[in-house]
Amino acid sequence: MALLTKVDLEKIDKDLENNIKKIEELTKMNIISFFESIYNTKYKKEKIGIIPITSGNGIIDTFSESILYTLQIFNMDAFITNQTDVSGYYEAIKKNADIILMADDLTYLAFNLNNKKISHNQQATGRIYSEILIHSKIKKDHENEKEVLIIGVGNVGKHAIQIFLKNDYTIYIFDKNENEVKKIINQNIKIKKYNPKLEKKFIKIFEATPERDTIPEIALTSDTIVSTPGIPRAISKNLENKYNIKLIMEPLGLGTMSMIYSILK
Ligand code: NAI
Ligand code: 2YC
Ligand code: MG
Repeated sequence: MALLTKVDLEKIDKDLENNIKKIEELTKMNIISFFESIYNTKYKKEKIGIIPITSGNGIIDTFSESILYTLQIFNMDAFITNQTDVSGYYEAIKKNADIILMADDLTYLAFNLNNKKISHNQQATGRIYSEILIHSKIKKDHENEKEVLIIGVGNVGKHAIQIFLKNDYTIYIFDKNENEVKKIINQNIKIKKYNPKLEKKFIKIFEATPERDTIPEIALTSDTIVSTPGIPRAISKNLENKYNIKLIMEPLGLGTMSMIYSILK
């Protein structure tokens, strides 16, 4: 399980600002309307309790604060409990939280106490980073609009596959785990194994791996949109500039917002 570090989170304010701007440019939608349209939900004034959890690897410095910061820039009513773990849960309920947000090393969840809806960060992250590619307006002359290259088909990537299938995309997958690739391409004829030797270019690339520089240069064309929750970065600054890549990459906030919007009424 790849855990976030304080370093990953130290520029979350600039990361969120830059990525929100890019998403609004790509989708031609206001970011809040974009989240509302994906889930067909609206934030009313649900109170959100963030509970620090000390299990396993323990508290990640600035993790809860980064979540609070994210929710506040989306004008949501949120607080971090003073207590951790069970005591923090008790505190959140006594403070009339409608939604609970908490994470141990394996699961980062959002739970809506009123409608009993629950979301998982890996699913919500796969969803939002795919939807950004699906709703990106690209110049007409790109024939392969409904094609995507997905690099990393693990916990997050597998959810992305489902979203692209639902949107009738042709999906090329690459993962260093050959067995996983074999299993997945047998699932659906719309899923093909990516072969770099064919030198195929992609205008839309999704990446979710815990390794850096996983996107092959040969797959890039000018203005390729790379949507990647993966940490560390999947494409070097050099390649990003060389191909004028539209890069959507942020450590925690977009996935968190996706979790929240997925459990509202
Ligand atoms: P995972 O371990 O379930 O899946 C990663 C996949 O990438 C595996 O199938 C692995 O075989 C593959 N892989 C690893 N190195 C590769 C390489 N060099 N080339 C091709 N494939 C390679 O991990 P998970 O849970 O799907 O998370 C993926 C990444 O996304 C992690 O770095 C995690 O920290 C990050 N993440 C980021 C979030 C955000 O909001 N930005 C939210 C959740 C996860
Ligand atoms: O500070 C705390 O409450 C810690 N228990 C939080 C642990 C989060 C561990 N999970 C992760 O770092 C990754 C993130 C990308 C979000 C999901 N998993
Ligand atoms: Mg994120």
